[in-house]
Amino acid sequence: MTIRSILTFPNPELRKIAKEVIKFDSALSSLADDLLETMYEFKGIGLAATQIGVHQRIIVADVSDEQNEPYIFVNPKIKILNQEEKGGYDEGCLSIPGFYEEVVRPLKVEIRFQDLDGKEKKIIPEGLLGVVVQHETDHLDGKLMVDYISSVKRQRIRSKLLKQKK
Ligand code: GNR
Ligand code: NI
Repeated sequence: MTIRSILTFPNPELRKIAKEVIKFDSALSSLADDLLETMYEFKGIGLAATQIGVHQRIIVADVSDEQNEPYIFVNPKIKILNQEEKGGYDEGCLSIPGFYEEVVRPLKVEIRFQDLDGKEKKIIPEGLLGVVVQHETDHLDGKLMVDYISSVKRQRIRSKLLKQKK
């Protein structure tokens, strides 16, 4: 149970592609605990291992009002069920603090994943959970919300965040 620090854009670690989880052991459970604790501490509704510098395919989410419905997805895989149905959402990212940008994503997706025991599962998320799982899975592939906006906007965010770091 440790609150980890979150890497911020443009840290190159955020661009690494995470590796498939193959060992479902106690180290994986403690990693999941740390991810949830860190997500709750920073008032996020999702967090990917990449954001704490761990390049393994595991993400957590909790979109409930009370922040008491944790989800853990190991090796998540997204299948778009309807290519035509898309929706825009004003997304935030703990790795890009203070910036919100509209990202358009498919609304109807299926998530295949494993639980902490390695058991294969499948869900069709409703609403915000679908957005968050797509946002988190992007992190595992080194992709960020700012990759969906213009490069001019992205550069502006980049320089603002770099100046804040000093
Ligand atoms: O806390 C978060 N809020 C959020 C809002 C809209 C769409 C996605 C997110 S995820 C984000 C936490 C985060 O950075 N996860 O990677
Ligand atoms: Ni994020």
